[in-house]
Amino acid sequence: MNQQKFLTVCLIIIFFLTFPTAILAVEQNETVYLTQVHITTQWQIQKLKFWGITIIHQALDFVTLQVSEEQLETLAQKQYMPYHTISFSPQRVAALASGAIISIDDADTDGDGLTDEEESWWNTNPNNPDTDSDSFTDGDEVAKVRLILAGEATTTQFKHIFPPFLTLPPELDIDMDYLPDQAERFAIGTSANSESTDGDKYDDGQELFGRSPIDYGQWGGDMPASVLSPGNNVFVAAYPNIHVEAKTDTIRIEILEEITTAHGIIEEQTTGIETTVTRGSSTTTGSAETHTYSEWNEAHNTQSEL
Ligand SMILES: [Ca+2]
Ligand SMILES: [Ca+2]
Ligand SMILES: [Ca+2]
Ligand SMILES: [Ca+2]
Repeated sequence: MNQQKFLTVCLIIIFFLTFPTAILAVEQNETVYLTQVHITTQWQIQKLKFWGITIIHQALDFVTLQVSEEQLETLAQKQYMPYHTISFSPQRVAALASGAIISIDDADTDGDGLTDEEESWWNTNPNNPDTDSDSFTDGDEVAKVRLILAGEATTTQFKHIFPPFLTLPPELDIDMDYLPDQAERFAIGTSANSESTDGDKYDDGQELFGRSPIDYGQWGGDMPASVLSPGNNVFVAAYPNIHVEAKTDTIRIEILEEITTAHGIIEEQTTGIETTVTRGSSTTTGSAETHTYSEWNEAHNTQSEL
């Protein structure tokens, strides 16, 4: 029995030991999730309690939790990166209450470190430990995703093995960012309704997997190497997302100095010879401002992709 499977077994045993009191706190019609999160500080424990999450078991560096669907999403969004997650439907809870017992096969059939529940989120095969046959198990690949999210590895190191799934049907990826929406909600913590959680022009799949299929979404292809860390993180925009809002009742125009110049008209002629054809796009991300009338300085920032 490998370590991950052992932990999953422990999780289920712990659940049974605490079952009577744990379930009392759950609405009868609500799906119950058991999950684990790594803990490095006591402050994180306090936050879990603040969110009303039931702590079933506390080990040295992780805790086992009973959460609702909403709480599971909160854990993912707050980058607690929940793992070894198992759901218990109201029917299953009722079966457990009657004394039925589940086996380890119910949690991780192929023993790859991802529970069957998690495999349904990632669109991997719960009966095949290596869905895409690249010699990295589904659990290994998702573990590497977690390393990237934790800032302990870079996408560049693992982009050659991603993604863990073979295909991603459109109905499993509503926002078309090449990340399965359920994995976004319950494991990654990115938005399942926005292809770019950080608001930049690169979709979540590009930033996490290092690439997404061309024409898959609005954008696509390899994540440009010119975007340096942390801008290539799904939660950090590759450039400032500038938003300017003018409120009409707060605008004041005031003449500070009146200038008279003898050269009121500027004439300019530009000529050029085109020798190559360049196709691409250019996005101005800064602002143009003229500060001094004597030198006509202009400050601007331009980001180009050719
Ligand atoms: Ca599995
Ligand atoms: Ca694989
Ligand atoms: Ca998605
Ligand atoms: Ca993005």
